[in-house]
Amino acid sequence: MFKNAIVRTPSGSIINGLSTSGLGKPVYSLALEQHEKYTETLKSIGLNVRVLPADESFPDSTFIEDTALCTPDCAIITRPGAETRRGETEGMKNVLQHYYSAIEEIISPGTLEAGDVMMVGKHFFIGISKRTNNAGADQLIDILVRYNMTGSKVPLNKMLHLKSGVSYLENNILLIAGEFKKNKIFEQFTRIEIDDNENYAANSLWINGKVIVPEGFPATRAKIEKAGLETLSIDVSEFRKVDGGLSCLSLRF
Ligand code: CIR
Repeated sequence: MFKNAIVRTPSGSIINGLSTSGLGKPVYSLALEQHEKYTETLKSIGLNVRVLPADESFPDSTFIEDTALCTPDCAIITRPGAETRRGETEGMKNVLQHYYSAIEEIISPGTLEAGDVMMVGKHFFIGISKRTNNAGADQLIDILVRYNMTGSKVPLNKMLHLKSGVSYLENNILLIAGEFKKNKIFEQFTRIEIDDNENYAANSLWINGKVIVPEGFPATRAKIEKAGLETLSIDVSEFRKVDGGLSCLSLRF
C-alpha cells in the first residue's frame, strides 16, 4: 500500500520535451489541467500528495518518476540516461530526506531512469534500455541487496522504458504489451495481454487496490475489470505526446 506521492507541475517548456510519438506538441494549458486532475485523483485514493513547483529549465521534469526509485526501505536517486534530463535529480535528495532516512545514489558510469524499474513486492525488474545501462542496473541491484531486496535485468528492444510495456497490478497480475508478451521472464505471472492498438495503456497504475487507466483504451479497461480490479480513468493526452504515461507523473511510496 502507498501512503505518499510526489508530483511536479509541468513547465511551459514541456512543449520541447523529448518525444518519438509523432503526436505533435503538448498544449500547455491542457497539460496543466490534466496534471491537476491526476493530482486530485491520487488524493481521492487517499495519498498524501506533495506538489513540487514547475522547473522551466527541464522540459521533461514533470516525469518525476524517472528521478528516483522509492522502495519501502530506501530511496535511490537515479542518474537519467537522457543527458537533457540529468539535472532533474538535483534537489530530489532534499525532497526525499523528508520521508526517508536512507538515501542512495546511482553514479557514473551508471545510468538509470526509474521508468525502467518495476516493483513486484521485494523484487525489482530493471529494463536495460537506451536510458538505463548495465552499470546502472548493477549498482541498483547491489543497493537493493544491501536492503534485503533483489533485482534482475530485462532487455528492451523497442520500448522507451520497461513500464511503457508492463505494469504490475499486484496479486501476481501483470498487464503486458508488445515485445514483453512472449518474454519468458514474465511467465510466472497471471498476464493481462494488451491489444496491439492499445499499447499505450500498458502503462496503467495500481494504487491501493484501484487501477488508473489512461482515457481512451476501453478494451484494456474492460480486461482489467474482468480480472476483478476496480478502475478509474484519466486523460493524459498531452503527456502522451512527449512519450509520458501515468506512472511517469509521480513517485509513489
Ligand atoms: C522522456 O523521453 O524522457 C520523456 N519525454 C518521457 C518520460 C517518460 N517517463 C517514464 O516513462 N517513466
